[in-house]
Amino acid sequence: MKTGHEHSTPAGLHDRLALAPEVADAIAAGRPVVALESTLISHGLPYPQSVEVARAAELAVRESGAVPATIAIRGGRIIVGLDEGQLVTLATAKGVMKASRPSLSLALIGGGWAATTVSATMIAAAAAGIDVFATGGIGGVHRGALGMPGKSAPPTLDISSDLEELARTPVAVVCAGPKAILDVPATLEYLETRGVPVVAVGTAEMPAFWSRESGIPAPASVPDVAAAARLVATHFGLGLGSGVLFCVPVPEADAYPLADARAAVERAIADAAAAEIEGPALTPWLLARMAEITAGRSVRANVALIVNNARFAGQLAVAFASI
Ligand code: PSU
Ligand code: MN
Repeated sequence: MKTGHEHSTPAGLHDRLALAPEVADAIAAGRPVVALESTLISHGLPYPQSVEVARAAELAVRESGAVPATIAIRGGRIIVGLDEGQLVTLATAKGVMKASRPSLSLALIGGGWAATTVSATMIAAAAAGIDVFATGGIGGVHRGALGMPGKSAPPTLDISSDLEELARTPVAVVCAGPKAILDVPATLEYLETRGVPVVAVGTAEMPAFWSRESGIPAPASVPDVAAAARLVATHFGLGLGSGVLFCVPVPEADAYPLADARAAVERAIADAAAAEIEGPALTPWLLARMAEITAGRSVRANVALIVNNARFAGQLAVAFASI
Protein backbone atom coordinates (compact mmCIF):
# COMPACT_ATOMS: atom_id res chain seq x y z
CA MET A 1 0.00 0.00 0.00
CA LYS A 2 1.19 3.48 -0.84
CA THR A 3 1.55 6.09 1.81
CA GLY A 4 2.20 9.74 1.21
CA HIS A 5 5.78 9.25 2.35
CA GLU A 6 6.71 7.24 -0.75
CA HIS A 7 6.41 10.05 -3.30
CA SER A 8 9.90 11.26 -2.74
CA THR A 9 12.29 9.60 -0.39
CA PRO A 10 14.36 12.31 1.31
CA ALA A 11 17.90 11.40 2.25
CA GLY A 12 18.18 9.61 5.58
CA LEU A 13 20.35 10.84 8.42
CA HIS A 14 23.43 8.91 7.27
CA ASP A 15 23.10 10.23 3.72
CA ARG A 16 23.07 13.76 5.11
CA LEU A 17 26.46 13.40 6.80
CA ALA A 18 29.50 14.90 5.11
CA LEU A 19 32.56 13.69 7.00
CA ALA A 20 35.93 15.40 6.68
CA PRO A 21 38.44 12.83 5.32
CA GLU A 22 40.55 12.91 8.50
CA VAL A 23 37.46 12.26 10.63
CA ALA A 24 36.19 9.47 8.37
CA ASP A 25 39.62 7.78 8.45
CA ALA A 26 39.86 7.99 12.24
CA ILE A 27 36.36 6.57 12.78
CA ALA A 28 36.99 3.74 10.30
CA ALA A 29 40.25 2.85 12.07
CA GLY A 30 38.70 3.02 15.56
CA ARG A 31 40.94 5.91 16.56
CA PRO A 32 39.62 8.41 19.15
CA VAL A 33 37.46 11.25 17.80
CA VAL A 34 35.74 14.08 19.71
CA ALA A 35 32.67 15.87 18.37
CA LEU A 36 32.44 19.61 19.06
CA GLU A 37 29.28 21.67 18.73
CA SER A 38 28.88 24.93 16.85
CA THR A 39 26.05 26.89 18.51
CA LEU A 40 28.50 28.14 21.11
CA ILE A 41 30.52 29.58 18.20
CA SER A 42 27.63 31.26 16.35
CA HIS A 43 25.25 32.13 19.19
CA GLY A 44 27.10 31.68 22.49
CA LEU A 45 30.15 33.93 22.26
CA PRO A 46 31.04 37.28 20.70
CA TYR A 47 33.43 37.48 17.73
CA PRO A 48 36.47 37.12 17.75
CA GLN A 49 36.43 35.00 20.94
CA SER A 50 34.02 32.66 19.14
CA VAL A 51 36.45 31.65 16.43
CA GLU A 52 39.44 31.68 18.81
CA VAL A 53 37.70 29.23 21.12
CA ALA A 54 36.67 27.04 18.19
CA ARG A 55 40.32 26.76 17.14
CA ALA A 56 41.59 26.35 20.70
CA ALA A 57 39.08 23.56 21.43
CA GLU A 58 40.21 21.67 18.32
CA LEU A 59 43.85 22.10 19.32
CA ALA A 60 43.13 20.85 22.85
CA VAL A 61 41.49 17.71 21.42
CA ARG A 62 44.53 17.12 19.19
CA GLU A 63 46.98 17.63 22.08
CA SER A 64 45.07 14.92 23.94
CA GLY A 65 45.69 12.51 21.07
CA ALA A 66 42.22 12.56 19.46
CA VAL A 67 40.80 13.97 16.21
CA PRO A 68 38.38 16.92 16.55
CA ALA A 69 35.17 17.04 14.53
CA THR A 70 33.30 20.34 14.81
CA ILE A 71 29.77 19.82 13.52
CA ALA A 72 27.46 22.26 11.70
CA ILE A 73 24.91 22.31 8.87
CA ARG A 74 25.21 23.85 5.44
CA GLY A 75 23.44 23.32 2.15
CA GLY A 76 21.30 20.46 3.43
CA ARG A 77 24.32 18.52 4.73
CA ILE A 78 25.56 17.88 8.24
CA ILE A 79 29.28 18.64 8.10
CA VAL A 80 31.27 16.53 10.57
CA GLY A 81 34.67 18.18 10.77
CA LEU A 82 34.54 21.84 9.69
CA ASP A 83 37.70 23.22 8.10
CA GLU A 84 39.35 26.50 9.14
CA GLY A 85 37.50 28.61 6.57
CA GLN A 86 34.16 27.12 7.57
CA LEU A 87 34.85 27.86 11.26
CA VAL A 88 35.47 31.52 10.43
CA THR A 89 32.39 31.70 8.22
CA LEU A 90 30.21 30.23 10.94
CA ALA A 91 31.55 32.71 13.50
CA THR A 92 31.00 35.72 11.23
CA ALA A 93 28.03 34.87 8.98
CA LYS A 94 24.72 36.65 9.55
CA GLY A 95 21.47 34.74 9.97
CA VAL A 96 22.96 31.42 11.08
CA MET A 97 20.12 29.20 12.33
CA LYS A 98 20.27 27.38 15.67
CA ALA A 99 19.49 23.71 14.99
CA SER A 100 18.27 21.40 17.75
CA ARG A 101 16.36 18.10 17.39
CA PRO A 102 13.05 19.93 16.71
CA SER A 103 14.63 22.29 14.16
CA LEU A 104 17.07 19.86 12.48
CA SER A 105 14.90 19.14 9.43
CA LEU A 106 14.08 22.84 9.06
CA ALA A 107 17.78 23.67 9.15
CA LEU A 108 18.49 21.04 6.48
CA ILE A 109 15.84 22.30 4.05
CA GLY A 110 16.81 25.90 4.82
CA GLY A 111 19.89 25.40 2.69
CA GLY A 112 22.09 27.95 4.48
CA TRP A 113 24.30 27.71 7.53
CA ALA A 114 22.94 26.32 10.78
CA ALA A 115 24.84 25.72 13.99
CA THR A 116 24.10 22.58 15.96
CA THR A 117 23.19 22.67 19.65
CA VAL A 118 23.99 19.83 22.05
CA SER A 119 20.93 17.86 20.92
CA ALA A 120 21.60 18.15 17.17
CA THR A 121 25.33 17.54 17.65
CA MET A 122 24.61 14.36 19.64
CA ILE A 123 22.35 13.12 16.84
CA ALA A 124 25.07 13.73 14.24
CA ALA A 125 27.85 12.29 16.41
CA ALA A 126 25.92 9.09 17.10
CA ALA A 127 25.07 8.68 13.41
CA ALA A 128 28.73 9.18 12.46
CA GLY A 129 29.97 6.73 15.11
CA ILE A 130 31.56 9.27 17.47
CA ASP A 131 31.22 8.38 21.16
CA VAL A 132 32.57 11.47 22.90
CA PHE A 133 31.46 15.08 22.55
CA ALA A 134 32.53 18.32 24.26
CA THR A 135 30.48 21.47 24.78
CA GLY A 136 30.52 24.38 27.23
CA GLY A 137 27.38 23.99 29.28
CA ILE A 138 24.31 21.96 28.40
CA GLY A 139 20.85 23.47 28.15
CA GLY A 140 18.31 22.41 30.78
CA VAL A 141 15.26 23.43 32.74
CA HIS A 142 15.02 27.23 32.61
CA ARG A 143 14.11 29.12 35.77
CA GLY A 144 10.39 29.70 35.65
CA ALA A 145 9.84 26.62 33.48
CA LEU A 146 7.80 25.17 36.33
CA GLY A 147 6.45 28.55 37.50
CA MET A 148 8.08 31.11 39.78
CA PRO A 149 7.53 30.69 43.53
CA GLY A 150 5.55 33.62 44.87
CA LYS A 151 4.87 35.01 41.40
CA SER A 152 1.72 34.74 39.34
CA ALA A 153 3.59 34.14 36.05
CA PRO A 154 2.49 30.83 34.48
CA PRO A 155 5.07 28.07 33.93
CA THR A 156 6.96 28.61 30.64
CA LEU A 157 7.80 24.88 30.25
CA ASP A 158 11.06 26.03 28.64
CA ILE A 159 13.14 22.86 28.94
CA SER A 160 16.04 22.36 26.53
CA SER A 161 15.82 19.50 24.06
CA ASP A 162 19.39 18.72 25.21
CA LEU A 163 17.90 16.81 28.15
CA GLU A 164 15.69 14.52 26.04
CA GLU A 165 18.63 13.93 23.71
CA LEU A 166 20.83 12.83 26.60
CA ALA A 167 18.03 10.42 27.52
CA ARG A 168 17.85 8.78 24.10
CA THR A 169 21.25 9.04 22.40
CA PRO A 170 24.28 7.11 23.64
CA VAL A 171 27.05 9.71 23.49
CA ALA A 172 29.31 10.77 26.36
CA VAL A 173 28.93 14.55 26.72
CA VAL A 174 31.54 16.64 28.54
CA CYS A 175 30.38 20.00 29.93
CA ALA A 176 31.13 22.36 32.83
CA GLY A 177 27.69 21.78 34.33
CA PRO A 178 24.29 22.98 33.15
CA LYS A 179 24.51 26.69 32.33
CA ALA A 180 24.13 28.66 35.56
CA ILE A 181 21.25 30.68 34.08
CA LEU A 182 19.15 27.52 34.56
CA ASP A 183 17.28 25.83 37.38
CA VAL A 184 20.12 23.40 38.11
CA PRO A 185 18.38 21.20 40.75
CA ALA A 186 15.37 20.75 38.43
CA THR A 187 17.73 19.94 35.54
CA LEU A 188 19.41 17.24 37.64
CA GLU A 189 16.03 15.76 38.64
CA TYR A 190 14.94 15.69 35.00
CA LEU A 191 18.10 13.86 33.95
CA GLU A 192 17.71 11.36 36.78
CA THR A 193 14.11 10.63 35.77
CA ARG A 194 15.17 10.13 32.15
CA GLY A 195 18.00 7.77 33.05
CA VAL A 196 21.07 9.89 32.41
CA PRO A 197 24.10 9.45 34.69
CA VAL A 198 25.38 12.89 35.72
CA VAL A 199 28.95 12.62 36.89
CA ALA A 200 31.20 15.36 38.27
CA VAL A 201 34.90 14.88 37.61
CA GLY A 202 37.36 15.33 40.49
CA THR A 203 34.80 16.95 42.79
CA ALA A 204 31.75 15.96 44.83
CA GLU A 205 29.97 19.20 43.95
CA MET A 206 28.20 20.15 40.72
CA PRO A 207 30.33 22.63 38.78
CA ALA A 208 28.25 25.73 37.96
CA PHE A 209 29.51 26.55 34.45
CA TRP A 210 31.32 29.91 35.01
CA SER A 211 32.07 28.98 38.64
CA ARG A 212 33.75 25.88 40.08
CA GLU A 213 31.22 25.45 42.89
CA SER A 214 27.43 25.54 43.03
CA GLY A 215 26.60 24.46 46.57
CA ILE A 216 24.70 21.57 44.97
CA PRO A 217 26.03 18.04 45.51
CA ALA A 218 26.76 16.12 42.30
CA PRO A 219 24.61 13.01 41.81
CA ALA A 220 27.82 11.02 41.27
CA SER A 221 31.49 11.65 40.76
CA VAL A 222 34.62 10.00 39.40
CA PRO A 223 38.18 10.91 40.38
CA ASP A 224 39.76 10.97 36.93
CA VAL A 225 39.58 10.25 33.22
CA ALA A 226 40.36 6.53 33.59
CA ALA A 227 37.35 6.05 35.87
CA ALA A 228 35.23 8.15 33.51
CA ALA A 229 36.18 5.89 30.59
CA ARG A 230 35.32 2.74 32.56
CA LEU A 231 31.92 4.22 33.38
CA VAL A 232 31.24 5.06 29.72
CA ALA A 233 32.25 1.56 28.62
CA THR A 234 29.98 -0.01 31.25
CA HIS A 235 27.05 2.28 30.53
CA PHE A 236 27.25 1.81 26.75
CA GLY A 237 27.80 -1.92 27.24
CA LEU A 238 24.46 -2.21 29.02
CA GLY A 239 22.71 -0.84 25.94
CA LEU A 240 20.41 1.41 27.95
CA GLY A 241 20.29 3.89 25.11
CA SER A 242 21.03 7.02 27.08
CA GLY A 243 24.11 9.18 27.09
CA VAL A 244 26.38 10.05 30.01
CA LEU A 245 26.96 13.62 31.20
CA PHE A 246 30.35 14.54 32.65
CA CYS A 247 30.70 17.86 34.47
CA VAL A 248 34.24 19.26 34.70
CA PRO A 249 34.87 22.42 36.76
CA VAL A 250 36.16 25.50 34.92
CA PRO A 251 39.92 26.05 35.54
CA GLU A 252 40.56 28.07 38.70
CA ALA A 253 42.49 30.89 37.01
CA ASP A 254 39.57 31.91 34.78
CA ALA A 255 36.61 30.98 36.99
CA TYR A 256 34.04 33.62 37.88
CA PRO A 257 33.26 33.67 41.63
CA LEU A 258 29.93 32.03 42.49
CA ALA A 259 28.50 34.95 44.51
CA ASP A 260 29.23 37.39 41.67
CA ALA A 261 27.83 34.99 39.07
CA ARG A 262 24.62 34.52 41.08
CA ALA A 263 24.04 38.27 41.33
CA ALA A 264 24.74 38.76 37.62
CA VAL A 265 22.41 35.89 36.66
CA GLU A 266 19.56 37.38 38.73
CA ARG A 267 20.01 40.66 36.92
CA ALA A 268 20.26 39.08 33.46
CA ILE A 269 17.12 36.99 34.03
CA ALA A 270 15.15 40.03 35.23
CA ASP A 271 16.32 41.96 32.16
CA ALA A 272 15.29 39.10 29.85
CA ALA A 273 11.82 39.00 31.42
CA ALA A 274 11.46 42.77 31.03
CA ALA A 275 12.52 42.51 27.38
CA GLU A 276 10.11 39.55 26.90
CA ILE A 277 12.80 37.27 25.47
CA GLU A 278 11.72 33.64 25.18
CA GLY A 279 12.17 30.42 23.21
CA PRO A 280 15.46 29.47 21.51
CA ALA A 281 16.54 33.15 21.64
CA LEU A 282 16.61 33.12 25.44
CA THR A 283 19.88 31.28 26.09
CA PRO A 284 21.97 33.33 23.60
CA TRP A 285 20.39 36.53 24.93
CA LEU A 286 21.22 35.68 28.55
CA LEU A 287 24.81 34.74 27.67
CA ALA A 288 25.27 38.06 25.84
CA ARG A 289 23.70 40.00 28.73
CA MET A 290 25.97 38.20 31.20
CA ALA A 291 28.98 39.31 29.15
CA GLU A 292 27.84 42.94 29.48
CA ILE A 293 27.00 42.75 33.18
CA THR A 294 30.29 41.04 34.08
CA ALA A 295 32.37 43.25 31.75
CA GLY A 296 33.63 40.21 29.89
CA ARG A 297 34.49 38.03 32.90
CA SER A 298 31.78 35.53 31.95
CA VAL A 299 33.23 35.28 28.44
CA ARG A 300 36.71 34.64 29.84
CA ALA A 301 35.36 31.80 32.00
CA ASN A 302 33.25 30.47 29.12
CA VAL A 303 36.27 30.32 26.77
CA ALA A 304 38.43 28.62 29.41
CA LEU A 305 35.84 25.99 30.28
CA ILE A 306 35.16 25.11 26.65
CA VAL A 307 38.85 24.49 25.95
CA ASN A 308 39.25 22.59 29.23
CA ASN A 309 36.24 20.39 28.38
CA ALA A 310 37.65 19.70 24.91
CA ARG A 311 40.96 18.61 26.46
CA PHE A 312 39.20 16.28 28.92
CA ALA A 313 36.98 14.90 26.15
CA GLY A 314 40.09 14.15 24.08
CA GLN A 315 41.62 12.26 27.00
CA LEU A 316 38.33 10.44 27.56
CA ALA A 317 38.10 9.41 23.91
CA VAL A 318 41.69 8.09 24.04
CA ALA A 319 41.03 6.14 27.26
CA PHE A 320 37.71 4.79 25.99
CA ALA A 321 39.22 3.67 22.66
CA SER A 322 41.82 1.62 24.54
CA ILE A 323 39.23 -0.33 26.58
N1 PSU B 1 27.74 25.94 25.85
C1 PSU B 1 28.24 27.21 25.82
N2 PSU B 1 27.57 28.15 25.09
C2 PSU B 1 26.43 27.84 24.37
C3 PSU B 1 25.92 26.50 24.39
C4 PSU B 1 26.63 25.60 25.15
O1 PSU B 1 29.26 27.48 26.46
O2 PSU B 1 25.86 28.73 23.71
C5 PSU B 1 24.66 26.16 23.58
C6 PSU B 1 24.58 24.65 23.32
O3 PSU B 1 24.49 24.48 21.92
C7 PSU B 1 23.29 24.20 23.98
C8 PSU B 1 22.45 25.43 23.85
O4 PSU B 1 22.74 23.06 23.40
O5 PSU B 1 23.39 26.46 24.21
C9 PSU B 1 21.20 25.39 24.70
O6 PSU B 1 20.19 26.14 24.09
P1 PSU B 1 18.66 25.98 24.62
O7 PSU B 1 18.71 26.38 26.06
O8 PSU B 1 17.84 26.93 23.78
O9 PSU B 1 18.26 24.55 24.40
MN1 MN C 1 14.26 26.38 25.17
